Amino acid sequence: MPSYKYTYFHFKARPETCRLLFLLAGVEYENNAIDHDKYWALKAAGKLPLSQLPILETEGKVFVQSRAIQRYLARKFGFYGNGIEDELLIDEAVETAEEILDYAMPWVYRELDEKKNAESRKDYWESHGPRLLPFLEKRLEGSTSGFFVGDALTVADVSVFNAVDILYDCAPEELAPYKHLLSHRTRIASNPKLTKYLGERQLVPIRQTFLGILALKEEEKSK
Ligand SMILES: N[C@@H](CCC(=O)N[C@@H](CS)C(=O)NCC(=O)O)C(=O)O
Repeated sequence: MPSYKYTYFHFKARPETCRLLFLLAGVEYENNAIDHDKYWALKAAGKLPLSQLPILETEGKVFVQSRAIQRYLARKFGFYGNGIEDELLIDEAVETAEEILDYAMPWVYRELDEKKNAESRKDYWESHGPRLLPFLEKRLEGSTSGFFVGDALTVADVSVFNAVDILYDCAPEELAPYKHLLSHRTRIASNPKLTKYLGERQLVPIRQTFLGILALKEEEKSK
């Protein structure tokens, strides 16, 4: 088995799915969960091909783009279903989970102005949330296995779990109508391969890291 080093910030966002895939596959990896100062040092040293995180280092190469890495690990570890029809269904769920996060990111961590943040959050729960979440809720309602595709866990389950888990941290009341998504979250979180990590995971608030990066960017501009 090749060695893997996965570098991302020490908070959970989209790239958290890859950390969970390593654990679910039982594949050892170095979880290089770093703060904004370490990120800045890697960037300054020219170690980040796109100047951003995450990166995956394996067999002497560096790979970028969270979704590309996620698909690679899912395929490599057998979490991509059986055949292209499964892959299509998996991609539908994964892309919906990604969209859920894309629209949530402004109020979850990017928008610092309180009024604008509240507006973005309100807009989310009036338009994007009610459009995207019922699609996944219905998928689970129609599943006899409790998984998104087929009879086994795939990257669709992990990706949706991650998106719902992030929303749950910030908006548990808004998620209350989505009973199947909530019980799916509980079910995935109780997977014996994840419980230790999830119980011990100490991820700093995203906002704190984001503000740290902004401060470093300002400092660089004023030099
Ligand atoms: N499309 C890229 C986006 C990566 C990205 O936006 N990374 C952010 C953190 S989530 C980052 O490194 N931000 C630091 C910066 O841009 O200064 C991916 O999905 O990997």
